[in-house]
Amino acid sequence: MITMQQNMRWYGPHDGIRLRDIRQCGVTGVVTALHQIPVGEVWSVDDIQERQRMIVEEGMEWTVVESLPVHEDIKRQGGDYQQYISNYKKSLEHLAECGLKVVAYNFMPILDWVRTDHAFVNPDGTKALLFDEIAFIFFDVFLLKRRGAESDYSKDKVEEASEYGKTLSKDQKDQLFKNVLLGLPGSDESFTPEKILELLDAYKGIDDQTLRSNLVHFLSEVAPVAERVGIKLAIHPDDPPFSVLGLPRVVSTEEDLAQILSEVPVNANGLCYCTGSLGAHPDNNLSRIIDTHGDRIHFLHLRNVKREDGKRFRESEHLYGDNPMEEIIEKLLLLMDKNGAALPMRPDHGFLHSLEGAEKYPGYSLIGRLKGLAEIRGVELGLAHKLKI
Ligand code: CS2
Ligand code: MN
Repeated sequence: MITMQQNMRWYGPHDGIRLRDIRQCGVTGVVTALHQIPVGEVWSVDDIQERQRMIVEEGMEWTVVESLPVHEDIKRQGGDYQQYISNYKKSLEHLAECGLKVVAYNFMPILDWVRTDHAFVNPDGTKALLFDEIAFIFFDVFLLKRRGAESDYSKDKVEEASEYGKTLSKDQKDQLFKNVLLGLPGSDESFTPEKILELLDAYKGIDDQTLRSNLVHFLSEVAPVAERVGIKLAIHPDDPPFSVLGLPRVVSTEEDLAQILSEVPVNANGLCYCTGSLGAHPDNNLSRIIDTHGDRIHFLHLRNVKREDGKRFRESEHLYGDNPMEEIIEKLLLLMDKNGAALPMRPDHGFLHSLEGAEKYPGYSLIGRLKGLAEIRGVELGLAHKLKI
C-alpha cells in the first residue's frame, strides 16, 4: 500500500514549535528552508547539512525544501537577474548533493500569501485566516494609498470599502495594515508602506504576459539543472489566485498551470498541488487538475477553503469546505499506486485553538495542523483499505 509521505513544516530554530513537537505529531518528514539566508544568495552545502543534522538528531528527515525563494530581479527580469539565476542553480546543485529531492517555490511578485484577517473567530472560538475583498480594497485605496489603486476596482466596491473603513477603529485599521503586509513566511519582519510602494513601482509596466515569459525563462534555465541533479521543482500557486495591488499573477488557474508545464516540458518542472490556494478560485476543478497533471505533481499541500461572496474566502476545517477532500485523497492514492511512488504532503495551515494562545507564524499553530493531518491520515487509510491498494 502506498500512502502519502507525511510531513510538518518547521520554520527553523526560530520557530516557536520545536522539532520534538513535530515528531510527536507522528511524522518522520520535515519541510523547511534556510530562512536566515537572504533571498537570492547561494545556499552552501555546510548550511544545508547543518539543518539536516538538527532534523536527524530528532529522528526525522528533511524531505522538502519550502521555499527556495526566487529573487524579485528574476521575476522582473531586471537588475542582477542573471546572477540570481546562476545562484539558484548552484543552490539546487548543493541541495541535490545533500540528498534533497523536492524544492517548492512561488512566482508571486513581492508578496507571498495575503489575508486581511489572521484571527477570524469561528463559532467555537478557534481562529482562522480570511481574505475579504472589501477590506483589501479599503487597505489598498485608503490606507496604503497606492497610486492608481482606485481604477483597479469598480466604483461600487470602492464606495463599499470606504463605508467599511468607517466602521473600523484606529487599532483595527493598524491591524489590517499589519495583516496584509505580513512579510515573507518565516521572516520576522513586515514590509513598511514605503518599502512596499517602492517595490510596487519596480513592477510598473510588467503585465501578466511579461511575468509569464520571465517565469518561462527562469524555468528553461533552472529546470534542466534540476532534472540533471535529480531534484523536482514544485511551483506553489498564487494565493489568493487573483491579482492583488495591481500586480500580475500567472499561477492562479488551470490554464496557467497547463501553460507553465507545457512551455518547459521536463518532469522536474512540476507543481505544488495546494488545494487551499487553487480552491479559492471558483473555476478551478481540483480533481481535474490531478487527472490532467498528476505526473507533474511533486508536492501536496492539503487544506480547505470556504468561498463566500465575490472574492471573500476563509480557511475551513481540512475535511469540510468547498474542496471535495475524500475525492481528492482517493485520486491521489490511485495516482501514487499507478506511479509506484509516494508523494510528500503536509497539512497546510490550521486553526488556532484557544489552548495555544498565540502563534508565531499565522496559520502554523501545532494543534490545528495536527488535527488536519490526523483527519487526512484517517481518510487516506480508510480509502486505501477500501480500494485494496
Ligand atoms: C504556504 C506558502 O503558508 C503558505 O501558505 O503555502 O507560503 C508557500 O510556502 C510558498 O508560497 C511557497 O513558495
Ligand atoms: Mn500552500
